[in-house]
Amino acid sequence: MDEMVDLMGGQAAGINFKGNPGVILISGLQGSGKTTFSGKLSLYLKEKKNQKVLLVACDVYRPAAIDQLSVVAESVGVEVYKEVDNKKPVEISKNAIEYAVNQKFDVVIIDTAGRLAVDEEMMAEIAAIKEAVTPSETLFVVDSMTGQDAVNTAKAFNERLNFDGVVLTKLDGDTRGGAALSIKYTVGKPIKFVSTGEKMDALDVFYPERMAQRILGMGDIVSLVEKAQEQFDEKEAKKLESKIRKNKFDFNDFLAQMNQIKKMGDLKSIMGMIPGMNKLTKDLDIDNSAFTKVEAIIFSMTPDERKNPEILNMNRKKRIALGCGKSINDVNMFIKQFDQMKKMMQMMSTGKGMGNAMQQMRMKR
Ligand SMILES: Nc1nc2c(ncn2[C@@H]2O[C@H](COP(=O)(O)OP(=O)(O)OP(=O)(O)O)[C@@H](O)[C@H]2O)c(=O)[nH]1
Ligand SMILES: [Mg+2]
Repeated sequence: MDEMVDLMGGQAAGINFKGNPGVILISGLQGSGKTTFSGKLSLYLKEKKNQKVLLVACDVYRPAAIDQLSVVAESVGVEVYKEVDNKKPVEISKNAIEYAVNQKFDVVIIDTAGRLAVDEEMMAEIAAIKEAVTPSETLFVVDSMTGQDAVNTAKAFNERLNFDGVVLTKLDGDTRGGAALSIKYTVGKPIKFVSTGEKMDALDVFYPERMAQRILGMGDIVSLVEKAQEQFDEKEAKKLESKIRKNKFDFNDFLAQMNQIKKMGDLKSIMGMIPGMNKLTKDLDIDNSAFTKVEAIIFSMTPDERKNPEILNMNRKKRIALGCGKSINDVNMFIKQFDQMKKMMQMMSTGKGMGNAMQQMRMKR
């Protein structure tokens, strides 16, 4: 969790809206949410930072774009700068800043046109605007639902614009926000805001910790795998896999696995990373003490028993229970779980798939 917070940029990063006036340039693909975000940011700066904001309509291609920005501006109570017959965004933005200086605006937010995909024309235009107005802050807006594409787009925009930060929109959907991690990692720029709805107040300053919670809480198999990879030795893993295939997985292997898991951290949060598990474990009282009990049981076994789980008969189980001070019931339950786990692992490793294994488990109940 902490590592994940660090990965996403540690502390929340602010934006620089100071200047005479401060200029914020909004970039991003078509439909990513630039215009909506421009409105939200205006409201945020006006209400939370007490700034006099001017919104500038630089999307001169889509006929309705200027009207859309006007509607947005009106809903948050800020002024719009527009030049209906001017088709030159660079000129419009320069004029807008001149106007803002004269009218004593604190911050100018420039809403630009997006394209369906990264293309040279769009990049050249936004780069030209940037050069003309030297923004105090250049933001890149990206739809979190676009997944891996979001990362590629971010890379392309960053190479051209060297933006200061990222705005992740549409996080109110089912997306896990894994893009946040990847963008921070690939582009090295902080995520500054997240957008969580169409209403103007659905904007949040980005707090890496909350996002980490969201990702972990909703089950992020990617980070689980990454974490596991950090811990597991590949050679060991191969050996283990072949043991599982041959159904030779024994209590010694189990102990070794348990130690690996312990190294990964808190058991409950690990379980939470597995999709679907989060709901299951939420109300369960799982903690690392579950390990202690199991360890005690295995430690009471003879080396022979640890290597050959199948030799455990009633007498042996009784002796083990006595040895570790647990009830015979505890011992029986653990061995039953061990057997089930072993079967499941073998099923998965022989390619019958997770779904199949889950189904088998359900049928057992
Ligand atoms: N659910 C949800 N919808 C959003 C969010 N942000 C924007 N939208 C919607 O996404 C659509 C596109 O948003 P716009 O703000 O017009 O996107 P844009 O980047 O300005 O698009 P172009 O000007 O065409 O390039 C609109 O229907 C918005 O209402 C968000 O955080 N959550
Ligand atoms: Mg727009």
